Amino acid sequence: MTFTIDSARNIFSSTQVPSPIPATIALFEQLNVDDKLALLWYAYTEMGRSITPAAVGAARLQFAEGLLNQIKQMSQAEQLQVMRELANRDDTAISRSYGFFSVNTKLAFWYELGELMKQGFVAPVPPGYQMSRGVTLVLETIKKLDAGQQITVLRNTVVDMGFGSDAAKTIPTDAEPLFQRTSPAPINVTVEGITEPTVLSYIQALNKDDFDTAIGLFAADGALQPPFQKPIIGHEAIKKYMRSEAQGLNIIPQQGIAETLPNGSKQIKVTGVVQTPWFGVNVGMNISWRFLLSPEGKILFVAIDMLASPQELLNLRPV
Ligand code: 45D
Repeated sequence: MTFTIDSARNIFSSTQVPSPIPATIALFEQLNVDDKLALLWYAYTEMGRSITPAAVGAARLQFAEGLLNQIKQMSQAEQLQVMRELANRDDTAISRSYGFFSVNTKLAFWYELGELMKQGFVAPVPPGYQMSRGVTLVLETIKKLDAGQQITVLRNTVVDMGFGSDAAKTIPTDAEPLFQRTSPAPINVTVEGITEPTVLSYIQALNKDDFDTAIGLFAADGALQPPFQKPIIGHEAIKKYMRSEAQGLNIIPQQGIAETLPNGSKQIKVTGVVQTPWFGVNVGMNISWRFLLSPEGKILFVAIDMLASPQELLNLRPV
């Protein structure tokens, strides 16, 4: 029995509950551009309060500085136009530059723009703006999500803005600044039901930002599938991805189940909580990892999924 990435993607699928996040983003996508900006602004004024400002960091802003300075010089009407073009993914010079930013630089760019709005340097949502029915509806939908889902909606909408953002052509990995860990990551993790050294080492390596060790646990053609994305295949690509998007995470796994298959490979599902450096301990995301390990204990495939609800943390067996 050999595995393809396609068959691996389905392991434990009968234990999964569809996440409400894609449906929420689909509703958002139907809004017109001014409503999109207004909706995000209202959502952000709630959630943004839990951002740990230290996360942004001057180093991260250096990549966005040119663009931010350009925007500061503009009239209010021009500033609003730039934001519309970003949200519309229009093909403009600014939208293209934004499209080259890494995920965290995009978030830092908007964070800074929000600060500039508060300080009066950038046009905020127009004072007389009346929420449309569509905005009210999407806002109500977002309010029903848990905090981890809400910040994921916000993140994914920011990531999708700009022109050409879908391609994996971000700034060079080496230049990506590190998040300062404000509190040490959990070190001696135990996962109820799991003794598999590969899985425990994976979690420990991520908590230490030790991506070389983490990569060493993967088979040469092993793959990692982030939430709502296609699998990333091979050591180099996974390492680049982790360096850019997994640094500074707190991984707090809770329980798991391990099954050995007839050919000696293993499928393992672990559920738990992940904290992003953006929000620190303020927001926990309920997550599952679905690992497929070779008989030699190498990671052939791991999918990271956002759970539909905290109840799903306990969904380890088919229902
Ligand atoms: O004016 O095992 C708006 C992997 C517009 C690796 C704005 C992982 C209007 C392997 C945009 C609203 C990485 C996959 C302003 C694990 C406006 C692995 C500003 C998982 C001002 C576990 C908006 C990692 C702003 C995970 C500033 C799941 C919004 C990581 C800022 C998840 C939003 C991280 C921010 C998430 C959102 C981070 C900072 C969900 C951050 C979210």
